Amino acid sequence: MAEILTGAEILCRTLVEGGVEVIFGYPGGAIMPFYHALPDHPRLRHVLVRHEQAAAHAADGYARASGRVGVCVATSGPGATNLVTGLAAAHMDSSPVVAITGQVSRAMIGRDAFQETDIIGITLPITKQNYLVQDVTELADVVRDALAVAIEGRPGPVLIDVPKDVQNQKAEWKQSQPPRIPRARARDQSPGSIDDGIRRAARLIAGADRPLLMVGHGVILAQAYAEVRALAEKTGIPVVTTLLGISAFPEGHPLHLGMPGMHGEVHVNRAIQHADVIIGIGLRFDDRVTGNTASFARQARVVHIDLDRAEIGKNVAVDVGIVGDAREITRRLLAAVEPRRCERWLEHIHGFTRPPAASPHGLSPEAILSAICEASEARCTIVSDVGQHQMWVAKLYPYRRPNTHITSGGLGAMGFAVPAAMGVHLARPDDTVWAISGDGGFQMNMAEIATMVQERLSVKMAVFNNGYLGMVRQWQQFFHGKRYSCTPIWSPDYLKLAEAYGIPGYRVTDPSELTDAVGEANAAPGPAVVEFMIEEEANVYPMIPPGGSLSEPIEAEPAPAPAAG
Ligand SMILES: Cc1ncc(C[n+]2csc(CCOP(=O)(O)OP(=O)(O)O)c2C)c(N)n1
Repeated sequence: MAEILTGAEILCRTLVEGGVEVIFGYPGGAIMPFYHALPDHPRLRHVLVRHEQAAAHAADGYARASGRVGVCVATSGPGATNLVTGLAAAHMDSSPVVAITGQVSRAMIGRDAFQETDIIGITLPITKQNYLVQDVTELADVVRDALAVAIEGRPGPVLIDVPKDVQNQKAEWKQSQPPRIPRARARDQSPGSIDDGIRRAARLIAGADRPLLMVGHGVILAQAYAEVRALAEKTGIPVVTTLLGISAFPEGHPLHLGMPGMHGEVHVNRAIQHADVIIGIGLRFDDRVTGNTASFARQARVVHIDLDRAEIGKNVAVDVGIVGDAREITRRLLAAVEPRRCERWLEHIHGFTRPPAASPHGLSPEAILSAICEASEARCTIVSDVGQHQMWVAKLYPYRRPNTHITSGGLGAMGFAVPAAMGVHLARPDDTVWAISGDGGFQMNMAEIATMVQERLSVKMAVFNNGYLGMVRQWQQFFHGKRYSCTPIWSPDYLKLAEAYGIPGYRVTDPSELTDAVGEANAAPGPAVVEFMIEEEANVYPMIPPGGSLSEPIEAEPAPAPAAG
């Protein structure tokens, strides 16, 4: 017998049918029918956030850590607009998120109704696709389609806007059918031209004196770790990992050089500038990586492997472009290359290495991150916020397991770490999850501690407290004559804050306190906050000035040589 369901029930059912287990959301008028139906679907765990921005970041964190679609829900108007930053972050970093928003009833659309916002128009440029559902009979297929679109090909966010009356409309429930909504097909490269690209890339690698592998987020999304490592090891080619490529290649591997770009180490950027062949896998060559593109890698022939054809040649000129899945193409390239070594080139690169810079006084980022690593190494995922600490976390933590570094790279959205870490925790309940923020970014979304307490989410929160919006202060120091306009930032007493939420809190002012504080925070059964009092005016070195060449870094004073015996 035909089963008649409301649109809200259909929404819940299609999410369950699509394998969704967790939803991050916040109720309100236009999404109330959905929230009415939700308790009848106990397989959907709903996490009530304190701000819809957090719902989108948490869904993003869940998606990045699980490789599955992350789902967030909000009401119309302010609920929907609060999702926007999170969707933009997911869009910039190719993260599969599905957002469901309530909308005012169809008869009210376009009449400036209470809490009406054109969220379809607003999110058009920051979603892979979005849908306004006009009829309940389309709803199930739209949800199925959205879940598929978000994750297939290059992942990204998708938004479904559902008017309140459509949520209340009734329709016959129909089991999953193949998606019937026509979609433009990806413009694939022809098999012949992929074969040709692989042959040409293999020839370039064979003839190169100074080849370099540049590895990005696409390697993590395609889980191409083993293939990329095998390619590097068969050819001896040194590897650099972009901010979002960190943890795609093991730190400490003799071929791993580090992170390139604005805050990349001098020897990494010099390697790029001296390379004669660059093989880029799953990266965008974005401006934080290339600096001024006119002076980027001018000696290099560039091979670019990416799933998204639009990326090939977008930012840098490419000699060989191969459109395809990073794992598949790297596997084929691995079969096509001859074994070789690059020892002289590696030695040459290590000759660019600078003596260690003077460490900041007192509690250094190195010491904090090594304490976190030692206390949590077995299974730990690090989620960072945006600013100076983000660069320290990228450069100083030794990532040995794949996909254990999660950050908002493309959008650089402060406030990301704390809510994204909630999603990471739900995707990886057996990992220790550290959200590492500055005192600025932490204050943007620290209200989510309440979510963690209510939902029993064991996230460990580190606050690097330097009393400044540190990265902006650093730019003011370098480029604005030290005019620290509006960057000193006051913080509340984080120990009292932790106490107010009923969770453990620690303040570390001296390196001797590190092991105990981090160990106790890790051992606490739920969330915990650790505030690290770091040097106020420490800087991240080296730094390529914005728009500058990778060849011209601002460098730190080297550490003073030890006094002679
Ligand atoms: C939402 C948002 N607003 C503003 C910025 C610009 N911004 C980039 S880094 C930064 C300072 C971050 O300060 P803090 O969180 O204290 O971290 P720190 O740099 O001190 O480690 C600012 C304001 C941003 N990236 N995101």
